[in-house]
Formats: sequence, structure tokens, C-alpha cells
Amino acid sequence: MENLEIAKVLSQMGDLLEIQDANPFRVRAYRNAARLVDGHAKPMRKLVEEESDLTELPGIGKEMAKHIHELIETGGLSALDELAEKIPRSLIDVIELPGVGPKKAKKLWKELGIETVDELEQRAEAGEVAALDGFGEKSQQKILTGIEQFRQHRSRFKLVEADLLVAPLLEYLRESPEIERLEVAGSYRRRVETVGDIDLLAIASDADAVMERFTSYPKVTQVQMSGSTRGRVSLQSGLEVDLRILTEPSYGAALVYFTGSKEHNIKLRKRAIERGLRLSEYGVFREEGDDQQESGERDPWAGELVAGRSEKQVYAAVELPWIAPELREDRGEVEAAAKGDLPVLLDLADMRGDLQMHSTWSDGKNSIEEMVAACAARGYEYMALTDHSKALAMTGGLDAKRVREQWKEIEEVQERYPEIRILRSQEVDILADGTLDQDDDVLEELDVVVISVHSRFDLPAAEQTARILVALQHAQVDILAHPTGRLINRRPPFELQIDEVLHCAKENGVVVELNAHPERLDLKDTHLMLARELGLKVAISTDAHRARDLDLMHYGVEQARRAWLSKADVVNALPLKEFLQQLRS
Ligand code: DGT
Ligand code: CA
Ligand code: CA
Ligand code: ZN
Repeated sequence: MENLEIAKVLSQMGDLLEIQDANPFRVRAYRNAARLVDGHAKPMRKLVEEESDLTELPGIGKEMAKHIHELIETGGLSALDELAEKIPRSLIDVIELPGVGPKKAKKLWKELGIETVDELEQRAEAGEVAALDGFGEKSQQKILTGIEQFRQHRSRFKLVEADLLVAPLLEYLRESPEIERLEVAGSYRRRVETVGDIDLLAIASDADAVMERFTSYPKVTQVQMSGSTRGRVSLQSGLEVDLRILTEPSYGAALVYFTGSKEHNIKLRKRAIERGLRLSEYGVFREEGDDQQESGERDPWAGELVAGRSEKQVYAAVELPWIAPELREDRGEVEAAAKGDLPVLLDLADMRGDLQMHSTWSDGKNSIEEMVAACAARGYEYMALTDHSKALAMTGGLDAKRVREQWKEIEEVQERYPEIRILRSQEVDILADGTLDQDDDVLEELDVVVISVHSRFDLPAAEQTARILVALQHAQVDILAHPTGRLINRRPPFELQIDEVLHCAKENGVVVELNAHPERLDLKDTHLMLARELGLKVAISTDAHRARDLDLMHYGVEQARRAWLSKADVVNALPLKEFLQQLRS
């Protein structure tokens, strides 16, 4: 079991215990442990393999360590099974709905006998939920909207979740001596922000042996199909994985086909037809008159195979240069490729700095020095320390006085790290009326002013937009951070007229952020395409709250590539001097 899955079970334990009115300290212990496991850099299973003492981790006691061992060894947790005898397990889904939570779930269960999301939906539609004490019309509506989102999201995994689940599976399959090639195709390869399922492609010297190994992966809970060239399984996490075993001559064609998108494939197929060719997952074939119409069943190998071995050959056969997977969405990439107009996409190696991160001065886990050392170790030329402003009291946000104190520490650390420029910055809250949560004289002395919304997500679109426009017009503002406030699969973007915000940012020379944190990815790819068309500059920042989160930068770069961004579109791909000039202009 991976950390992510262990954390999920522990947090479910916490939820069910709360419903059972267990000791609040116990409830909290499970939630803290879940957070710790989820955020831990090293897989728990490695720690267990190395026979490390888990109780040495902060917040992990004897009981919790036992649970983690059990989860890793058996894939299940008997304590959860016991709890589920008293409390329906399906309540977990109800608890996780927006606007519900353990307390309300308990009430729904005790007073209306609701055990599942389906039941909740029926009773809410019948108006029975609104009639419950402490609920009301508004809360009932919120629950119904939440159910709708739950249905859409349940089946899609965040890219970062998929990464965590796919990596150990690939490692496991690659241990098989019969595997000659193995790659992930589909939306995962296109780096779509969420994926429906995982599509694996392989070449094997012994297909049956590889298929056997695939279906006996320890995390498989169900084998949906298993043939000599195709298998499909479900994993414990609910993720479904397809494996297709291919032959060398058609590997490239299959890679194109199964990478998709479907819309991109359709465009390619059309180009093939226009050239008297047939493009399929088997290859590109020159049609030979009528041998295709002999019977209803057409032979997929009919005709002369003109390309198929590599993606490059397949694209070349339809007179196109190779197109990066992130672009394959039928958003004009085929037309641009045909004209030789594809952008040179941004690369992770182009990034020269990180422009949003937090230290222990607010809600970060590492000191300034630790963050600086980590940025320097990543080869950055500059970094912006963006601890929160005072409106976010729960994060220990800084007022004017403390910001100035922080500058002293920055100066001291700067002396020890001459190789990287530490920029004075702050993530300043946009207050409800659009004013900024920091004194103007402080804002003037900051190198980079990052602003963002952390409150009043519920404003109607016109008001939310107006609020942000006011903030964008403040003369000191440099970057608008996570502009839509969404958390993928958890919180929808707030209502906003995004095109107005982008126009206003452009007029005022404000840069928009692509928050690279994989829970956010905000702005998202289609919004970034809009920004690019307007000529807006983008900052890609990790919003790291601990040093190792600086490694999340690649998630931002991937989304930037999906939005066709080049080095020139991204301010923190510029050398320091040019970056500072860009901000000032
Ligand atoms: P997902 O899994 O929903 O995140 O999205 P994809 O893009 O991975 O879609 P999936 O897994 O259904 O299929 C993988 C690829 O296979 C897809 O991107 C394109 C190709 N494909 C699947 N079905 C069709 C189809 O009916 N027509 C064409 N042209 N391509 C298809
Ligand atoms: Ca897929
Ligand atoms: Ca699939
Ligand atoms: Zn933030």
C-alpha cells in the first residue's frame, strides 16, 4: 500500500470514530496520522521493509504503527472492519460530500436512516433534509450540488494520485524479465489534470508471462479481463488499469492511438484518408483497391504497412512533425504542426526560480534557511518567500511589523547563500472589498507582491470579479496567485468572470500565476491558453509549504505545456535581472 492509500484509510477511521462519538483525542490522532503519512516523503512500506520503528515519527503511537503495519501487510485494517459492523461503511462517501462532514452525516443517519449517497440524494430531492434541525433549504441545495460533483469526480483521479499509484506498478512490471518495453499512454501521458483510467502499453518476449504477472499484482482487487494481448484490472484504490501487449512493427501506431486524445486521433485519421492511407492502432497502411471490402470484417493488416514502429514515423506518414503528447487535444495543434507553427514548449530545465513558498514564519514547515538551501540545491537563481499576510490568522500571517522582522532574517540567510537571490515577498490577502491586507509602505519595499483570495469564495460572480479588479489596479501588485481558488476534486473554482480578470491583469501589467501544487493547478490549462492569447505573462510557482514540495514544479510545467506556453511566456524562466525588469514594467 502506498502512503496515499494508508492515509485515506486512517482518515476514514477518524471520520467513523467521530460518528461513533469516540474520544475526540482518538479522532484527532487518526487525522494527524493520516496527514503525516500522506505528507511523508518516504513510503511507509519502505520504512517497514527496513524495520524502522514507526513510533519515532511524530504523531505515530503504538496503535497507529500497528495499523500501518497491518495495512501494508494485508491491504486491510481489522479495526476499520470492526467499526463498519456498527456504522455503515458507505457513510464514508456521505461524510466526504461538500457541506456534510461527520456531524451532519451522523444526523442524517440517525434521524433519517440515510446510509448512502443515493439515499441522501432521494431524501434531499424530496425536501426531507431541509426539514432537519440544523440543515435548511440552503444546506440541502449545497448537498445536492455536492452529490453532482461527487458523481463526476469519484471516477477520476488527480494526476498526482495517479503518479503515486502508477509508479510502483511500473516498477513491479519492469522487474519481469519478459518485459522489453513499457509505457503509459492515455490521458496520463497527455498529463491531463485528472485521469479516468491508466493505459499501459508493452512489448514482451512472453506475453502470457507478463499478463500473468500483471493480474497477480498484489494490489489488484479484481481482474476484469485477461487475454493474451489485453488485460484489465481494478486496484485497491479504485483505479482501473488496462495493459495491452503489442508487436514492434505497430508499437508507435498504438502509442499514438492510445495516447489520444480521441479528437486528436480523428484529425490524424482524416489526414491519412486524404493521402490515400489508413491509420489505425496497428499502423499506417496504403490501401490497395478493394481488398478491404471483401467481407464485413476488414483485416486490420490489409494493405502495405508504411509506418508504425515509432510515433515519429506515424506522424511523418501523414506529413506532420511529431507532436508532444500534452498538445494532443485537438486545440489547433494538428493545423499548427502542418504549418510548422508549433511552439517550442517550456521545459522544466528552463525554470530559474520559484515565486511562491511558505516558511515557518507563517504556515510552512521549514525555516527560511531550509527553504533557501533547498531552492539553491535545485539550481535556482532566485526565489520569493511569500509568507501569508495577517488576515490569515490561522496560518500565523504576518503584519507590517513582523514582515520587517522577517527581512532581517532574510538578510542574514542571504549572506550565507550568495548563489541565490532571496526576494522579499508576501502572499497578501485580497480582502472582501478588494483592498490589500498589507500597508502600502511595506508593499513598496517588497521585491514581489503576490496577491490572492482566501476568503468569501461564495460571492456572486460580478462581485467576486469586481473585488479582484480593484486589487489588480493597486500599483504595487506583481502576481495574482491561484486566481480561481479551486482544489481539484474537492472545491470548485469560485464564480468569476475570468476573461475580465485576465484583461485587467494585462492592462495593469500583473502576471498571473499557474499554481503548480497538484491539488490546485490554477490557472488551469484552458485559462492559460486565454492568458497566452492576450499576451499575459505567467508565473509558475509551487506554493511549497515544505522544502520537498519544491519538487512539484514539474506539475506546473506540464500544465503550461498543455497550454502551449514557451519559455518566453513564463516570467520565472527569465534570468534574475530580466525578471525584475519585467515585474517593474
Ligand atoms: P481518461 O482515461 O478518461 O482520462 O481519458 P483517455 O484519453 O486516457 O481515454 P481512454 O482511456 O478511454 O482511451 C485511451 C485512448 O485510446 C484515448 O485517448 C484515445 C484512444 N481511444 C479510445 N477509444 C477511442 C475511440 O473510440 N476512437 C478513437 N479514435 N480513439 C479512441
Ligand atoms: Ca485512460
Ligand atoms: Ca483506457
Ligand atoms: Zn495560498
